[in-house]
Amino acid sequence: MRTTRRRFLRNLAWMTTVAALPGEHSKHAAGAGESAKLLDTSALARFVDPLPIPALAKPAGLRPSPADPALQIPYYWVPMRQFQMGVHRDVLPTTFWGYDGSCPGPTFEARRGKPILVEWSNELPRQHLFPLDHTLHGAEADKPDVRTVIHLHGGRTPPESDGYPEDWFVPGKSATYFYPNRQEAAALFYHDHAMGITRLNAAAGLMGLYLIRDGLEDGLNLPKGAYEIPLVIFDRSFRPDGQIYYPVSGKPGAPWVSEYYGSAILVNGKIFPYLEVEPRKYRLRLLNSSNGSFYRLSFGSDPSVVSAGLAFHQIGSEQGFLAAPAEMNLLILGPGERADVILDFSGQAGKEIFLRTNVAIVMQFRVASGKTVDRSALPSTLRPVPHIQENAAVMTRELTIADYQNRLGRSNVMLLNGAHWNMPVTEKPVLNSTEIWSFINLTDDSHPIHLHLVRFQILDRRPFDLAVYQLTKKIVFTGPAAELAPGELGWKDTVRVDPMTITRIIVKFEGFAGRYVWHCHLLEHEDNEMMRPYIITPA
Ligand SMILES: [Cu+2]
Repeated sequence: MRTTRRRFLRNLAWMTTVAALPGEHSKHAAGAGESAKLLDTSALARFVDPLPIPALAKPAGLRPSPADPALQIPYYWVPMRQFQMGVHRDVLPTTFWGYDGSCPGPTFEARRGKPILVEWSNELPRQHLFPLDHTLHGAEADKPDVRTVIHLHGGRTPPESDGYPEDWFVPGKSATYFYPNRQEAAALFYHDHAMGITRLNAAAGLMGLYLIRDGLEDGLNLPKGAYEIPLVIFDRSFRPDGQIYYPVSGKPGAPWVSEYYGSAILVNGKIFPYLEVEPRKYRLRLLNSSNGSFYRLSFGSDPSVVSAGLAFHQIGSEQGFLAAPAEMNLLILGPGERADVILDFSGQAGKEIFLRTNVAIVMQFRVASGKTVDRSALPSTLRPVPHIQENAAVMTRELTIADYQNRLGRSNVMLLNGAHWNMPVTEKPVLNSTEIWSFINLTDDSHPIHLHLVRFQILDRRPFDLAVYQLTKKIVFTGPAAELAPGELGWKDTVRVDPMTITRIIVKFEGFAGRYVWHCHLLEHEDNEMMRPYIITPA
């Protein structure tokens, strides 16, 4: 009892230290006069559409493994197509782009140590759904409008299959990628990563889940099958004709905007969906696949966004299980982040439970009345997370995050460590070495920073004196490190770097030597230079 209470108070402590996050208050980034032309999604009837569950990806056959040609491994063929989807009963069908003609795309279920091949085939039209900005690096007017390349976010993938942003291909072409799946059970996220247009390809719907399973997970007796529910959350604004609205800057020839926040939050492609559940434990696999919005998620028995949330347990973060379930009532999820959650409806028979952010209702769970047999478990421990000691690091890199604005306070370009994409590579860790990366946020936004290939641990997040730093380049901390959320104590691949803080991660560069990228997962930032190549050099 005392432990639970202490944990709850700890939750409160870290909740209140986090200031407003991108996307929380300006519910859409429409230009002046444009909001009048948009669909008022807040007025839509609530909970009239059932929550769709993405189909499972099915192999098309077997092919020789690139790592061992004597071995036949599953081969998947996934076309990217334009299609129409109903986002709500009362909204006209919306044009999306999706893997296998769906958004989210089909969910992959892979086993640890069992490699697969995926042929990603671009069958999209030659004209983009949204206006391109040809002033952005990599999206110049001499490049084709429609280009795609697929990145498996969180995958320990060889460089030639990682979806390097410049490895894009056009309609009529395909790329076959090899996923070794040599990593622990986790929820990965596949999505587009084409240079200079990632934000637009993602806004069009190119995303899906990729689950890796393993023996340890099998032994945990967690809720599974119909009791394991993927929740892919993203926001969009819509025009009255049902089409996705993506804003433009109003600057002639340069339509890029610095953030995209939609007026409606969709789950698995529906606005205000409902899900019928039994009064028992469920495992929820949450992914925030929004372009720019962070969410403070909670579950409540009334639709008010301010009432206290129900207790739930987070059991995993981006790169797999936490050491033990963490009881909490609020979860912050930034773009690219995932959470593995157990929610127990057993005391809620006959009730309605709502998934909410701190500003909006997202979806409804309709809990059946009566009793049900639940033989699944919430284990007391999951998988040990051995902490990487700071003295294991051979190097600390101090890396700034900056937003260069014009006199009107509008962003011109956003840079990591003051460097543009095409400048010489400066981050060259040695394979299997450990480093500390210290992100110095000079902006007034939170940025979700993601490193390809690797998993890492967060060391701390600490406020510092920005004015002193800007004058002298000296770091003067202004307070103690903030308490990390329970879900931040496990393996991560994306970390929230808050304004005027220094956030440190510790990383072992395991997997493959080669060229990868690290970037901000606010996709508008990523497309305007907040992305850098890095090279893992052979040991
Ligand atoms: Cu950013």
